[in-house]
Amino acid sequence: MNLELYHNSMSTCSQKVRITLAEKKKEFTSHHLNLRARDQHTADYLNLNPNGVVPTLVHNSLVIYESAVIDEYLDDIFPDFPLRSSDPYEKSLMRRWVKQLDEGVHAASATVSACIAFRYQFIEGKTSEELEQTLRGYVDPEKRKRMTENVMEGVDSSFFKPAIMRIVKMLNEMELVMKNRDWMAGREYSLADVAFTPYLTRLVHLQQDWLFDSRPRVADWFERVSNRPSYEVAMQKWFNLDFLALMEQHGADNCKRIRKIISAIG
Ligand SMILES: N[C@@H](CCC(=O)N[C@@H](CS)C(=O)NCC(=O)O)C(=O)O
Repeated sequence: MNLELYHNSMSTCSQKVRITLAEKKKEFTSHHLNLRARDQHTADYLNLNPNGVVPTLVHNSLVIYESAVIDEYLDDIFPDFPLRSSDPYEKSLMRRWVKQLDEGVHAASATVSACIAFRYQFIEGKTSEELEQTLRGYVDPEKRKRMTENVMEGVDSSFFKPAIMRIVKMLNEMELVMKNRDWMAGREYSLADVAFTPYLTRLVHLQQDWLFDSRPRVADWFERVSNRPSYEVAMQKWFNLDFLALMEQHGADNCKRIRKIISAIG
């Protein structure tokens, strides 16, 4: 069984897949891509994944991409330690959660991260031509437009407010459903919990986990997912300390401002 993962240490979509692999207790051959050096936009990688994003899984020469699809594929080929309920309703709940990531949550998290912290990695040490070239590299035109404004304007980007409010909506929904369930999609830990773990971790790294204070079920859930052995293997072990320091510094600097934005919008 040959499993090769093209991924990045701090990418939320890669983290999702690494958590699934860790829950399944599977090792993989790592191909780590430096997203800031645009490894994902090389012709070789685009041949593998035409969307120019990570992760991509290669399993016995079959190429699988889209993290939610990879996670279900892994659950199909490694049925031990199942991450989808056998109950059709619970499975539908899991899929509804996961779907939300591609329908706004992932883009919102990327915007929040870029506006607060990652923009500095794009800007620093680059000429304006180099910066333009990097931003032009985005395959998806909408993403290109969004990232260009986010990098140039930071938290003043017009994309920032809707993005942070999308994150608040996500936390509110999590808080609400976990009134009646232990886990996001039912009685058992599932691919929904796997998929959201990186996004809540990102909020912690960006110093925005004060948002958990008024949401005790979310706080408790985060404590439980981050205490699973898979968290250490798939998340912590890969944390990039430079990224953590950057997020901590700029996250703390922006806390007051973000609290104000959220309380003004409601
Ligand atoms: N829907 C895709 C999204 C993948 C995605 O956006 N990956 C990000 C990292 S989390 C990426 O590769 N960004 C680099 C780029 O867009 O150039 C998935 O779930 O796999």
